Amino acid sequence: MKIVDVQLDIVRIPRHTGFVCQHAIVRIHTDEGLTGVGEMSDFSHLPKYSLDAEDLRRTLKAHLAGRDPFDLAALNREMADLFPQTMYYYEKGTFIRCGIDIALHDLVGKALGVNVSRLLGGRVRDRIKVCYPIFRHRSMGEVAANVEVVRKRLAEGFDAFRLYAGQHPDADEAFLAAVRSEFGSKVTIKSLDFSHLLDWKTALRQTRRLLQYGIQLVESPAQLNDAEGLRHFRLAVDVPVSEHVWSFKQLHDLIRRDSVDLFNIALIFIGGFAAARKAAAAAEVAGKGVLIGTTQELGLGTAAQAIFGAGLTNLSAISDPTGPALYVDDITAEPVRYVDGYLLAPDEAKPGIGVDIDWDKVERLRDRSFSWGDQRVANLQDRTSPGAAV
Ligand code: GAE
Ligand code: MG
Ligand code: MG
Repeated sequence: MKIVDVQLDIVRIPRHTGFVCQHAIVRIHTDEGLTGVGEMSDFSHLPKYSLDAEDLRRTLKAHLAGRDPFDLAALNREMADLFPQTMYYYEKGTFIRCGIDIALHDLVGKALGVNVSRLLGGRVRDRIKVCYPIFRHRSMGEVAANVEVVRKRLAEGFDAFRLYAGQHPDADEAFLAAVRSEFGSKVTIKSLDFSHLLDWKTALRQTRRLLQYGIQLVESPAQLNDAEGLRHFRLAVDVPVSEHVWSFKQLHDLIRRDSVDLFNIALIFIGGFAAARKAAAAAEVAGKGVLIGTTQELGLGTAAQAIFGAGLTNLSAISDPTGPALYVDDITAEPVRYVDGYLLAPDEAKPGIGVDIDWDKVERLRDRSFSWGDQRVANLQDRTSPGAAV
């Protein structure tokens, strides 16, 4: 079987918060009529420049056409040469590699008539506990609306939440106090996520103030790539500390310095199944746990993350992928399923990733190019819509 063409469709989908994200749906076509489908999720992150989608498509086609999709290891290495790792969390090269890697796995699974889980060693679970995100407060005026999000999502079965914290400590505290007083132990606060916005000492002061509300863990409580700061923070608190993985060099730094308890691994931020599994194996060898992170993928990307999580032997905290509940629309024929706050892995009897795409929806949600609106840095960091209260 040979790859003959690569197609990229850009879609633009708002979230319930009003923030709009662009994603690329990848199709890898073969001479045997089989097509693998992947997702490059959420390009709407800093740095604020855009890729030329047609140029990217031609680059990918020039590299992949004529190749055998079963050469997964070689193709992955070559993609890493084309789109190298950097030390930046939202490096767009890893989003590109991830979409190609998911499409190749989907293709190989379909060619063999097996679910991607079967290619990766099977499943140790068929569902993953997840938490719903509460985006960062920037004023006291936003607290009531966020408590309402908890009320509404709890009624849908999401009983775990994570709070992006650090910009308005009084509002963070008011929110947590209100949640505890209204919902008590019915609601779990999985994490405070400081998103690298604060130095570790400031994050520590804020964490000490908020721990009384029952926080399971703290994420990214130091500036980007400050492995030393994370370690200082970790040794100063009782709760576990997690950090995202965005390059093997960064992962190695964190393991070597014993900076964290848990690694937050998402396919999109490390470049697909092969890279994510390598990172999870390194974490396991170092005696560290893993949670499945998210960029907030669409249904296809979320199903791929569920397959990754279903096979992990060191998944040890509540995970994050809730994109399909957060976006107002999706590209899958059937929605990804959440039950009692768990993300269900796709049907293991279905070949490939196990998700069908509704191509009419892709057509309806299509955008002409990757492009930015008028968002400011704070909007992009905090995932809020332009014009929202600052
Ligand atoms: O830091 C996180 O845990 C987030 O999921 C983060 O990556 C978000 O910015 C996410 C989003 O788009 O909401 O990517
Ligand atoms: Mg995070
Ligand atoms: Mg994102």
